[in-house]
Amino acid sequence: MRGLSFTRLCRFLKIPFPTHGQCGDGWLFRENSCYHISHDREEWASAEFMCHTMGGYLVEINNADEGHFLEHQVKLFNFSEGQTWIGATDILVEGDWVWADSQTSLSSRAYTNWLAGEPNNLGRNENCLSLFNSGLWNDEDCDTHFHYICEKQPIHELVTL
Ligand SMILES: [Ca+2]
Ligand SMILES: [Ca+2]
Ligand SMILES: [Ca+2]
Repeated sequence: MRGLSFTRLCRFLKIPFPTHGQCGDGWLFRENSCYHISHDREEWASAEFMCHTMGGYLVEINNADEGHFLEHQVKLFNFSEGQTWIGATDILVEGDWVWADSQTSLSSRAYTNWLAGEPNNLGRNENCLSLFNSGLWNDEDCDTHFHYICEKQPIHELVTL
């Protein structure tokens, strides 16, 4: 089987395969997603915009595994603001939390990891989702400047012969 690399096998089978550097510089690869922890601090809406300019979106935590991974990341970075923006909001309907990019509702069946007592909509003005450095969730004033986490899908090279 000399020379039958994974890449060549994919090519033979005409299936997509991950390229080298499938996330690009500055992105972490995990499972089927890439993650970028921002260097800058932005308001929530600007953070979402910045993620879009990088070909992604503000991270959506779809399950406990992804939640644990991101919890580990925010603990590592331990930002001085104490919180990091992620991609859900209840800005349209108070208390109705939605992942902004996929428009998926954080209904009772969805994975959540709120700190006890959150979301509390403090001052009736907390409509954006943040991670505390502990990894637990909080609703926060969307105009606050925090670091943020973008997510995007890895680049797969579609091989056609
Ligand atoms: Ca995700
Ligand atoms: Ca709210
Ligand atoms: Ca809160």
